[in-house]
This record gives sequence, C-alpha cells and structure tokens, in this order.
Amino acid sequence: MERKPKLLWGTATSSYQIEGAVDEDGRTPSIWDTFCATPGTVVAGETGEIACDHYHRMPEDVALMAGLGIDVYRFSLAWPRVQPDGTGPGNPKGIAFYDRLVDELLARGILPWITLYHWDLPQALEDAGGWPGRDTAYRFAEYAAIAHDALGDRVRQWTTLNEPWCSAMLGYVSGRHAPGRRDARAGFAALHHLLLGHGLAAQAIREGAHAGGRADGLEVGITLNLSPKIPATASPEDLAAALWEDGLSNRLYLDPLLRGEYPADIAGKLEELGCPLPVRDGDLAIIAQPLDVLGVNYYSSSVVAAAPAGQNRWPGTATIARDVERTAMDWEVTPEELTHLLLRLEREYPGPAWYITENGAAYADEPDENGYVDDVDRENYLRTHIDAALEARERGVNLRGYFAWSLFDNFEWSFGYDRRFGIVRVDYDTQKRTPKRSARYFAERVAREKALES
Ligand code: IFM
Repeated sequence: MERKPKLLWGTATSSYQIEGAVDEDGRTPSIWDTFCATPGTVVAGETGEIACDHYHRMPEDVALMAGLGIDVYRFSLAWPRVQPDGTGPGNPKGIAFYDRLVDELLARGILPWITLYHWDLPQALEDAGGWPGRDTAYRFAEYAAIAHDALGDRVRQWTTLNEPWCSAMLGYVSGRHAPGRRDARAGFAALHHLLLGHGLAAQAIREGAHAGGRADGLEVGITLNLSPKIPATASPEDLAAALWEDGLSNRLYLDPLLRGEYPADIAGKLEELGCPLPVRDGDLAIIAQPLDVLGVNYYSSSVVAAAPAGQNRWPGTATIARDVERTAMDWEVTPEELTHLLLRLEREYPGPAWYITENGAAYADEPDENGYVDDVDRENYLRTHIDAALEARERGVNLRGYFAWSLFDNFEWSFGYDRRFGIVRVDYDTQKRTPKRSARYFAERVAREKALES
C-alpha cells in the first residue's frame, strides 16, 4: 500500500502580533501602527509596539519551540522591515533579523515557513491608495522577490497572503481592522488586488527560485480563513442565504484561485450592488497560478438563515446561535465542521496539498502564582480539532500538516491583549513565557502522532 506523506506539525505566529520593535533597524510604520494610534480602534488603546518583544528574544523563543518537538514554524515577515517604503530596495538590517531567525530555526531542526503578508502593509503604500489601488499588487510582487532573494536559499515554504478576507472586508468594508476604511466598493477592489498580488508574487517567487537553482522542494501557497455556512433549514430562502454567505466568505477566494473564475452568482450581485470586482483581461490567469499548498485557517462555522434585506439592498442574512460551547471570542466550537470542510475542499477543489495553517482558541485564562495556566478548555479544543482533521485525512483528504494558533499569547488586533490564543502564556509585564497545559498536550500529541507514522 502506498504510504501517505508524513504530516508536519507546527505552531504559527505573525510579525505585528509578536515582534514589537516597531521603530528599530529601519522599520517604518505599518497601517497597524497608524490604526492603533487612532483613538477608539483597539481595546484599551493597546498597540503592537512591544507585543511579545520577540524581536529581542528570538533565540529564547526558538529554543522554546524546539522543546515542543515541532517540525515547522510558520511566521510572517513585516513588509515595513524588509522594504520600508513599500517600493525600492530591501532594508539589510530588517532582513538580517529574519536571516538570524531562519538560521536559528534550522539549527534547531525546525523548518521555517514564511508568510509574506499578515496584514502589516507599509503605511506609505496605504497613503498611495492601499489595496483598493491596483498598483499595490505589483508592489507586493516586488517585495516578494526581495524576500525570496534574501531567504529562498534556506526557506522552501512560501505563503503569499494570510486571510485576504480579513484584509479586504475588515480593513476596507467594516473598518474594524487597519486601515479602518468603511467603503464597500473599495473593499471588493482590495479583494481583487490582493488576489492579483498573490498571483504576481507566486510568479516572482517561482521565477527567482528557478533562476537561482532553488526550485527543489519549493512550495508556494496562500492561506484562507474558511468558514462553513450551514443553512438553518431546507427552505429556499435559508438555502439562498447560506449560499450567499458561503460565496462571500469562501467561494469568492477559492474559485478564482483554484478554478480561474469568480463565482458568477456573487460577482454578478456585487456588480448590481455597485461593488464590482475590477477584473482586467489576464488577471484571472495570474490569480490561478498553480498552488502547491492551500492553507486553511479554521476556527468556527455558522448557521445562516434568511432575513429582511437591508436598506442598501444587500441580501439579508442572520446567524442562528447553536447550543454549543463558545470560546472567549464568542465563536462556536464545532470541530465536526472542520472534517466536513476538508472533505468539501478535496471534493470540489482538488489539487493542492491542504494544511491547517491556523487552529486554536481564546479562553479566559487564569494563571496560578507561577504563571501556569491549566487550560483544559484549550486542550479539548486542540484535541477535538486535531481528531477532526485526522479523520478527514483518513477519509482521503490530502492533508499534510497542522499548525496550532498560536505559539504565544499575543496582540489580538482590535481586541488588543485582552484575548489570549497562546499555548504558551506571556506575562506582558515581565515578558516571561510559561507553557500552558495545552502546550504540554500539543507536544505529547505531536510526539505520539510522529511515533505512529514512523
Ligand atoms: O490572531 C488571528 C490571526 O492573526 C489571524 N487568524 C485568526 C487569529 C485569531 O483571531
């Protein structure tokens, strides 16, 4: 019988959420620095200025990861560190940090997995129009080439974007994330330009890798936050409501990336609503670059029902609460939907290797006097979701890995430090790191799964 490729087990973080050092070594402000400095945007006016101080504690942090026995570490590069103006040459001092990080990981036997964009756009590019402007897609490809040129000799796993839905919808439509704009037309333009940027960046990475003789084992991909939308009943109205929500959250990303077309029902409706996707000839072929990897960030799912249309003619939908456990984000805990999601992806969008690039939960942790957190709830969350992912693999899904979100408690965007997702506690007063019960569980589970496979 043919053996399945071994699973990779890892933890994930992102630059603005953990690094701190926002004005060191030539880093310029990102949209998140500007957003945090705007009163009323982030809980308690908190910022990523210090965060987990990872920029200064990186070797200690990598040692901690090694102690967990993980295979791979997924982190993002801060674009304003690597290419401070968002255009022009790279910044040697900023790049040097990631050079050291990559070397430190490799020395500890951990694979580095890079995400190029986890939301910290250089402010200079936002000032020039941001993602609603087409030019930003081309700037992103330029930055990708600089990053790959610097690190591609040692890094084979490259993710272009993390969760473009959040960048476009929270950043430009609802304004809950940086840059805080509230303009639906701009948001859907941003969505298209993010995907175009992904395609151009994927091309740039592959070209650089082939030219530099570094194409062996190269894996290029993108990470999407996918969320099943389950119709509340089988009525035509509820079915249509769930289809619309699925279109906005899932198909609007999966279809262009894996089928080379936007879903006609959603694209047509957006046009009608005055929010057209600004597609030019040739864009969809660029977006639909071959994908080695599609990263799935899974946290929850929702039940959707029809509701009266709003004044602005947008289809009305309502989320129906289920009687299930919720996390501190108020997200329903539905591990079985992860199995269903993965089965659907393999069935409807076959091709890429699937990785769970984020999965985890915020809970109201209560540390003891030593900072230890006995987070049974988070351990249960991880256990049931890993089980659900492995079940999908058993049932034929080409699942290749799982990353816990997150290695550390960190800056949870507009929630500031109020929501803790870490399997390792961070005391923000002392910067002391203390593995929680869930970290012990994760380390044991990884060791067990690896033993079963060997
Ligand atoms: O913290 C975020 C991360 O940056 C992106 N995915 C979801 C996580 C939890 O909200």
